[in-house]
Amino acid sequence: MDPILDISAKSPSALETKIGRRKFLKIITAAAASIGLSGSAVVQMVEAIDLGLKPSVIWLHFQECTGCTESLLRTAHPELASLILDLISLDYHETLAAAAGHQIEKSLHDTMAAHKGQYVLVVEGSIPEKDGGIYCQIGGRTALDILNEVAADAAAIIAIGSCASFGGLPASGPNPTGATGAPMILKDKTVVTIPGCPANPYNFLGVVLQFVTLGTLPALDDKGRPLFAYARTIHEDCPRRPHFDAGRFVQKFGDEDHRLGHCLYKMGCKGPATHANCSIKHFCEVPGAWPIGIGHPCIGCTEKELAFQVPIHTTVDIERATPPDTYPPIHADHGGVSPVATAVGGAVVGVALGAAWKQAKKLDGEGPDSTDKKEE
Ligand code: FSX
Ligand code: SF4
Ligand code: F3S
Repeated sequence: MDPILDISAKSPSALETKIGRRKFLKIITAAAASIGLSGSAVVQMVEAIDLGLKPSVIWLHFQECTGCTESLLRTAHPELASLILDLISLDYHETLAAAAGHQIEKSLHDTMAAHKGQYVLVVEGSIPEKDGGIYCQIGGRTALDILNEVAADAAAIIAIGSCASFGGLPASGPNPTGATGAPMILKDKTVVTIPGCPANPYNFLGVVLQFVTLGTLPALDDKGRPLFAYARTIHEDCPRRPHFDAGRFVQKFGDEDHRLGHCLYKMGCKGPATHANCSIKHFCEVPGAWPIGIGHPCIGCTEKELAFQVPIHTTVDIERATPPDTYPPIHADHGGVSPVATAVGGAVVGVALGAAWKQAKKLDGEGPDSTDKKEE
């Protein structure tokens, strides 16, 4: 019997009561595996959730499209959003709040006072710096002022999405408002960045779960991105990678190679220079629902130097060019790549991170590419 299923619940959370223990544990296990935590961490996580240890969260919106909030709340399986709302006490969120005007301003200040030094600050959207920050104001105050004030007493700061991480779309040339990301403003603080336009909800969940359970933040790269999600390039785990290595490239949208699902490098795919896990953890929990999965080149949305800065058709240099040696060779006379080769190529067996994801996939019922079957 799976030891994870032996955990004895003290008082099931609202979500667990709603969806049942087995499904609840699957979600937690997938999130734990995604951040490289073991089965014992899953036990700790479930216990923390059962105990109702919910950190207060203040979620600020600045220059953005609210796509990150939307992708979090509108997952195909609403349990993910429910789990996040089970894990945290979302005390201030402009999109979700029923209150408005002075009432919501009061709730922001009440939350800050009641949880001084203990709340988690989530920033969504970029912050304009030009002309004193006048291009984004809420309640008569600039985003710059609000961010500095709320960040001063936060226990942890998470920048969700590319806009909050490094400026994103509002910072694309000529960047008329001087938009930038939270880490560039809060230079003396640790800001966990979860870039992506939108950010992958599972990566956010992983960070929140670790903070709630262990009181720590994950290991980060030099841009503040959690290594559990951003250590590898899209190209390393892309299900189209066997086609890249075999020299099968789409030359034009809609051509035969495009219809056969071949590599999008010549269409400007930024996957070889983009660090993210969306080639493994797709969006909306729908297998195949990610840019390359639906036939569009990666635009490098998690990279400051690429996203909304380099034209979509421009090709990039290949980082870590050596192909993985774990999938079967592609034979030209097959006329296409076998599902087995594609699946194995997409998962790069033997790499610790990939192995963790595979474990999560098994429990999830998802496979590494769109040919795999999804959970009921
Ligand atoms: Fe930006 Fe997100 Fe793109 Fe939109 O936080 S990352 S424009 S999906 O909503 O801010
Ligand atoms: Fe996948 Fe893009 Fe790499 Fe081709 S270039 S294998 S489509 S990431
Ligand atoms: Fe973004 Fe590229 Fe993934 S565009 S969503 S990093 S495939």
